[in-house]
Amino acid sequence: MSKKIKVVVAGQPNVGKSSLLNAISDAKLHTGNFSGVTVEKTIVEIKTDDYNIEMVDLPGIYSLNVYTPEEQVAKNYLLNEKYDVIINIVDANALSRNLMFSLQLLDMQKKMILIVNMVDEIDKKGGKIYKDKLETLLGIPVLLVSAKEGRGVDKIASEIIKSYNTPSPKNKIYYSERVELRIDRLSLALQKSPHFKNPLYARFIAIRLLDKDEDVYKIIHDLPIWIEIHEMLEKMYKQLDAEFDEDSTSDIFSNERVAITHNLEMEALDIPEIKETLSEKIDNILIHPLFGIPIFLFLMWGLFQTTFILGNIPMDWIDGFFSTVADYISFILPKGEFNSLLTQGVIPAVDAVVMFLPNILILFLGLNLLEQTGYMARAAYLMDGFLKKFGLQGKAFVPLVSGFGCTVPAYMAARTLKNPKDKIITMLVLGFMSCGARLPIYVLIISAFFPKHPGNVLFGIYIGGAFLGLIVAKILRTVLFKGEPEPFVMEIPPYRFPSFKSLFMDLWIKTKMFLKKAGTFIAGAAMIIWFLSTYPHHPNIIKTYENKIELATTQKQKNILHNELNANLLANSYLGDFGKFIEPVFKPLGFDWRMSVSVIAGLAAKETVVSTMGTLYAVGNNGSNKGLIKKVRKNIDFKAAIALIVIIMIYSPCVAAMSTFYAEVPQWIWRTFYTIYPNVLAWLLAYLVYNVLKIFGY
Ligand SMILES: Nc1nc2c(ncn2[C@@H]2O[C@H](COP(=O)(O)OP(=O)(O)OP(=O)(O)O)[C@@H](O)[C@H]2O)c(=O)[nH]1
Ligand SMILES: [Mg+2]
Repeated sequence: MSKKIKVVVAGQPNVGKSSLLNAISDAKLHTGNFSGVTVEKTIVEIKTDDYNIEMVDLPGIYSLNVYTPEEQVAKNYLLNEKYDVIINIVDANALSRNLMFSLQLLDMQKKMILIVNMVDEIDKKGGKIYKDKLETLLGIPVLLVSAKEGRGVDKIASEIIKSYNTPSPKNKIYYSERVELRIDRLSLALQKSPHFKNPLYARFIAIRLLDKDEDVYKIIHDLPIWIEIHEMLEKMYKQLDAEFDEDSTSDIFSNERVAITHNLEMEALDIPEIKETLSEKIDNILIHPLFGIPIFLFLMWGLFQTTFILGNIPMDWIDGFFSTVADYISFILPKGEFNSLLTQGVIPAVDAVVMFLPNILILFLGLNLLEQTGYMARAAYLMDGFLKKFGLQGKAFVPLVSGFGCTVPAYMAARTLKNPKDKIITMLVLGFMSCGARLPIYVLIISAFFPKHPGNVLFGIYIGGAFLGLIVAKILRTVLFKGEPEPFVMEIPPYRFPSFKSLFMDLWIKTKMFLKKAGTFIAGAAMIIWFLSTYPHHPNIIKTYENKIELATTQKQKNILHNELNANLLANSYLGDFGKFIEPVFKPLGFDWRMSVSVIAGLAAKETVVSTMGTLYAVGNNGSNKGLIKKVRKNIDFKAAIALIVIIMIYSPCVAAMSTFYAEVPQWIWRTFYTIYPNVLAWLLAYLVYNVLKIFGY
């Protein structure tokens, strides 16, 4: 039986932790060139002949004196969970800053391996890292790797096993004499408690207490030993502050660590001076105070143009393929229920969503490039001032833009907002950033009604949604969440050339997930919709019409009667009944019952809006979905189509997104508010738009 080794991967944000785990296993963790990509711990396994190595990817954390909720996740894991080895990853480009956290980890006195990542970039700069020096000075094994190029990653597993099988190395990190004196005294006092019998652990706790770690402080505060040490601790704070002329002992620790890491970097890293890096040169343009925002808007405009224009090329091929399949199936299967279930229910629905896969992939590719190159952090920085005017902070930009892809991870990304008010406002308006699954509906309506400037209209819809989100944020800030947003801190990483492998993998995963959803969930939902729109049978209606059709003299008359029959049957089906039941709600918006049912179906997942339309406009008609766009143009009134866009833009996101919101926001009041208000707002604005268009004679 293979032995299990538990490894925790820790490091500051954006050093390549997730990339490295992807490189050494077959995991496909999400990566991006800005801090705060990973917000939750994830487990990855690698198997060797004798060992089963379980590695936990943690969110990036700057220091044990934590700041944001996702850092708290990492800290809690590091302090409270059981594991065998720590893998501490640092970015070779920012060695001394990264080592600040390594020193805190070393204080824990656990088995640890230091992995210096991104050595490819150091090579490019013509620099050199001395691994041996680092090993000697820190007293732990060091590996130089490049997660991007896969260099050195093959040694990681064996190094972990070696570390697991050797006793913990001796501590090599000592603070200055006056600090060490207090650490020793405090840890001796702590050792009197059964919780801190182990002198190494007592030393760590002593350091954390002197470093003013609130979490550790709270724990000790509730233990009996507190009575013995609290006076001693207070005295030490006072003495140390006076001796070092600092306001807080945590500053003293921070200064000491700066001195140590600076020294480490001097010894271990040799990099030639560069006057102005390429990143700085690019930034002179891209984050220019005047042109920065217009350039950003132009890039987004370009993205939506491409999404529409390139994405629409394969659309006809896909549609054609499914129609051919439907025709063929309809031909080889005997006429009847099963035939109709497949050719009028499942295939048109799957067709209606898969048709838009290319558009969705282009949008995702664009957003991914934004993340991978490092432009996201810059855009956040650019937008900070603008967002502040609306009561949001610059960091909210990242979840907001991620919302264009999918609302679920976007809600999770809002964890990087430390201030609870900032977080809740961001989450309440995040749904207005139209996700990728809503794209098919827009593309469908735009193709039907705006064939001239499709890309511009699409861009307008997305910008319109975003702008509405900002206005609502402003209202929420003024009415419900008074106060200023937290000042914005986000590190600006250097530009990085995106790794094609990771871009491609990401798109491939998205495609697989999308097709799986189309083949399972969408197909299943289509069966239900087909059933509800085909039953109950009405032999009387059929009989009446059959007689009429027989009596008709021209083919044209026959066709008209045939269509009338189908419409009649559909209207008298279960779904027709349901449609009529909800009709009063949607009638003021000009929706027919098919649109109303599709909108309701969209509460499950936004893809089901087009798939339901695909089925409902196909049931009773022979053939499949071919020309859904044409059918939409023929059956839907222009004003109602625009009202539909408004509804889709604003109303509740899918159930998956809603449950993520509920999981992230514990307060019932906000959950209830979130469940109701977007739907009310969506209806009101759609009503307004519908009537304004009516006044203008559309
Ligand atoms: N040149 C180069 N880039 C790398 C390397 N490893 C990672 N990157 C890039 O660095 C960025 C950050 O990588 P991630 O793996 O997301 O970093 P992380 O540490 O998981 O970040 P958080 O989850 O935000 O804490 C990405 O753009 C990666 O493509 C490397 O070895 N060389
Ligand atoms: Mg990560």
